[in-house]
Amino acid sequence: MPYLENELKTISRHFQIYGEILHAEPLKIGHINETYTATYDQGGTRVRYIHQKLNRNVFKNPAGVMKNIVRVTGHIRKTLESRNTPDLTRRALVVIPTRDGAAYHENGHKDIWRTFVYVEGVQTHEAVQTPAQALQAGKAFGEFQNLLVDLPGGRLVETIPDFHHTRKRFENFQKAVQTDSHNRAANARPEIDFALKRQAITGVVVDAMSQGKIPERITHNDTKFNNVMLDVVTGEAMCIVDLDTVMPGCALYDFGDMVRTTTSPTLEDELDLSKVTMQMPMFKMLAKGYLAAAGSFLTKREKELIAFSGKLITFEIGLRFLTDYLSGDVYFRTHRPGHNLDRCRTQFKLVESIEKQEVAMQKFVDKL
Ligand code: GN1
Ligand code: MG
Repeated sequence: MPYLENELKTISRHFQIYGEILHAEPLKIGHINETYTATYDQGGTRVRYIHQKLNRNVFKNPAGVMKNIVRVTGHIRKTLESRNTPDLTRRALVVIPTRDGAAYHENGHKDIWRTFVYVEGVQTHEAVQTPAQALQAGKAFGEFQNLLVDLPGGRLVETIPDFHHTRKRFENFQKAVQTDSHNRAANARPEIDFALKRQAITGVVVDAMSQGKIPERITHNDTKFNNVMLDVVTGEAMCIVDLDTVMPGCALYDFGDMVRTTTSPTLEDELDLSKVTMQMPMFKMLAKGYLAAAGSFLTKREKELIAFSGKLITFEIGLRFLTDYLSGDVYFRTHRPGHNLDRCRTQFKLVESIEKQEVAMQKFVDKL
């Protein structure tokens, strides 16, 4: 990740920050955007902000992304405020406008930059460590969905159309295998076969949605465990971040991605596949936390597909990593050759682990 201190200094001057930038460092989080933590001197004290460069290759409609984020964070903030919730600016992201009052700064029709208040006293983890953390993650994303049930002002922008359209993701994967533009299909034969065998599951949620059997909701769509900020002292989930894909979706996409990222003790690109496993105690706490917050509005059909959604979304993201590997690593940032294939293998191992436990997982949910 290029660290352009001078560029950041110039960028920072476009935002409504009252102070001098002292220094900044890259925050190595996520596969898509570039994120920096910047320290300012403000009235004699040190204050931190997040500056982030949006990936324009991925987000074709930056204005739409930022419009959504301003609406969503504003609504959450207002609701928490009306409940007299303390610590507001640690619980909902605060967008710092530009000096012209816009939500983002466009750098010479090239890069898109936005700025947030840095949330202090929290940490994120790439892998889950304790069931208590899983409970917090489930609760936080459930509460996030719950807070957005009454968002006024019409439908949000679909920042990435068909983002979780698993069937279309599968079609893209098939095309990538056929084209084999980088002659990599031969290296990924077991993974390709694994995926082909599971085509049948790809239509379950999208079809139920198009038939009106599952409602559209406002969802986060990228509920990775590292997008939940946990208080360093209490361990409480404070703030949900990475709001670029908050848009109309299915509640199950969010729960599914939590299962993918909050039940295995391993990293997303773990090389020792024997360590990759869906841990039931984590799942139980995750489901408990999520349903405590979202159980009141979920329909019967949504609840019936809770365990399935974990398998589906883990499969879908594995498929996306595999597609990107076959296409020459054009979407996800990679840090080593074969990185996307490694990520795919980890996801598919987790799919297998979920398949073995799916009945027991759903049984637990049914009893909640
Ligand atoms: C990307 O930006 P990041 O790392 O949180 C991706 C998600 C994937 C995830 C896999 C916009 O999220 O959909 O699940 O990688 N985000 C986008 O780690 O494609
Ligand atoms: Mg993301």
